[in-house]
Amino acid sequence: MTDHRDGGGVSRREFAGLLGGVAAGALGSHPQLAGSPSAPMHARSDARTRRARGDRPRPTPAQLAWQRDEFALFLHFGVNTFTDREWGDGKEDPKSFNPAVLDARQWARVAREAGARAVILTAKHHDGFCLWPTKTTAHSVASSPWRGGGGDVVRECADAARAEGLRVGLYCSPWDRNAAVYGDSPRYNDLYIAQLTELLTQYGDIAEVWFDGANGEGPNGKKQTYDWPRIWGTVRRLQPNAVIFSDAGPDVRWIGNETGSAGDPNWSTVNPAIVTAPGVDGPEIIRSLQHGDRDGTVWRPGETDVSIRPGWFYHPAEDEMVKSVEALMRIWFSSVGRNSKLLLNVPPNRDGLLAEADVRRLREFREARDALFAREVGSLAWSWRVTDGGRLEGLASLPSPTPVSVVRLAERIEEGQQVARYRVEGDAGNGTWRLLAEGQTIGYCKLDRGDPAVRVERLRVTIDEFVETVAPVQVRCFAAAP
Ligand code: FUL
Repeated sequence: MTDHRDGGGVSRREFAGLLGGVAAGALGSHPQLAGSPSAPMHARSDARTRRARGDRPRPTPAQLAWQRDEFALFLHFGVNTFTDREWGDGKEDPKSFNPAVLDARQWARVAREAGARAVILTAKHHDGFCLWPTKTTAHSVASSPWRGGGGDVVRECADAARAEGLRVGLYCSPWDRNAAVYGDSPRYNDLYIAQLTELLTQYGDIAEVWFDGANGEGPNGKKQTYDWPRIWGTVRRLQPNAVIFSDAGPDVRWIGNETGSAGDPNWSTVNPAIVTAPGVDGPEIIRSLQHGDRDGTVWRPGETDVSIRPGWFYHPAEDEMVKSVEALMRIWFSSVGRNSKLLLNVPPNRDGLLAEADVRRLREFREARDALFAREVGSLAWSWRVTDGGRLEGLASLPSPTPVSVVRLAERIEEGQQVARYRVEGDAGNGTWRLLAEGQTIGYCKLDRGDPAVRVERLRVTIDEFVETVAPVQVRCFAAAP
C-alpha cells in the first residue's frame, strides 16, 4: 500500500486542512465529503493545497462533459443497412440507399427517453458512402433516390438530436473502400480532411468525433498512411470543444473490446507511449485500453461501445437477437459502473426508423435502471477520519435496517483519480462488519451490488490506498425493492 504521508502525499494534518481546518483524527462529519459531487470540496488554492494536489492528470472541460453524459446512442446507418452487410466493399450502388420513412426525430426521441445524452452517427463507414451531400465524392446521398437526391441524413440527425436536448457526435471512417485515391496517402489525406472539414463546419457544435481503427485491407491491399496529427489538428481547430475518440485518443480511448465490458480496474489515466495510433494491436495495447495506467501521465478515459444486436448495422435476421434487459443491465454495471461511458449501438432499419424490438428493449432498460436507483437512502450523515494506518474511513448509520442493492462511489474527478483500493462493509446490527464490495479504482462512478438479503444498519467505506493524496469520495446508497 502507498502510504500517502510519504513523498508527494499529504499528512493527515494537511488533509484536514483541505477539509477546512478540522483537526486530524477527529474530522467528524463533513458535509462536503458526503455532499453532491458539485460541492466545492477543494475551494482553497493556497500553496498547501497545490502541493497536496500533486500533478496527477485531470480532465479538460470537454472530457468532463463527455463523462457526465454517462450514456450515448450509436447509430450505424448507411448502404450496409440496405445490402444486409457489416462491411460494404465500396462498390454499392448509391441507389440502394432509400429509407422509406426516415424520421431522425424518432431516433432522437427514443435516445432521450432511454436516458442517453448524446448520439453518434456513422456519417461515413468503411464503404465510403457519405450520408451528407459532400462535394468530395458522388458516392453519397445526393446520388440516391432518397428525398429525390436532396436529403442530408447528417443534418436531419443533428437537428433532431439538438431538438431533444442531445449532443451530437460523428463517425467518419478513415478506411474508405470507395475512394479511388485511398492508398495514395497524401491525396487521400487531403480528401479525408476535406470531408472532415465539411462535417465540422456545416452542422453546428459537435461534441465527439469518433475515429475507428478498422482496416481490412489484405496483404496486397492498399496501404494508406494516415496523417493523424493533421486530422486531429483539424478537429481541434474547427471544433475546439469536441472530444476526439480513437484507440489512441487523444481525448477518449477505445475500451479495447466490443462486448460492453470496461476493465476492472479502470484508470482514466494512460501512458501515451503504449497506444500511439488507431488500429494497432497486441496484448499490452489491449491491457492499456482496458485498464488504463495507474501512473499514466495523460487523462484519457475509456468509452465502451457495444451493439444492442449481434451486428453494428440493422439486419432483419437479427430482430430476435436484441440483447435482453438483464444483459443490458450487466453492461451498465461493466461500463458506466466501471468509470467508463456507455455508447450503445441501436441501428436504424431500412425504413429509416429504430426497430420496434429495439425501442421496446430500450424502454425496458430505462425502466430497469429507474427501478434499481429509485430508492436512494437519503441524507446519510457520513463521518470521515484518516486512520493511523493512513486509510480514509467513512461511517454512516442508516435510518432503518435496509437491504442495500447498489452502492455508488464517486471521486471528484475534476481533481484527478486517486483511489487505488477500497472496501464497502455493512453492519447488519450485530456489530460485525461484513464485506459488501471491494475494488481498486473508483473514478467518476463505481457501482457495486449489495446483498439484498442482508438488512444493513451501518455502512463503512474504507479507502485503503490512494495513488498520491487523500481525496474525498462520495457515497450513495440505494435500497432494494421491498
Ligand atoms: C469498427 C468497425 O469496423 C465496425 O464496423 C463498427 O463500425 C465499429 C464500431 O467500429 O472499427
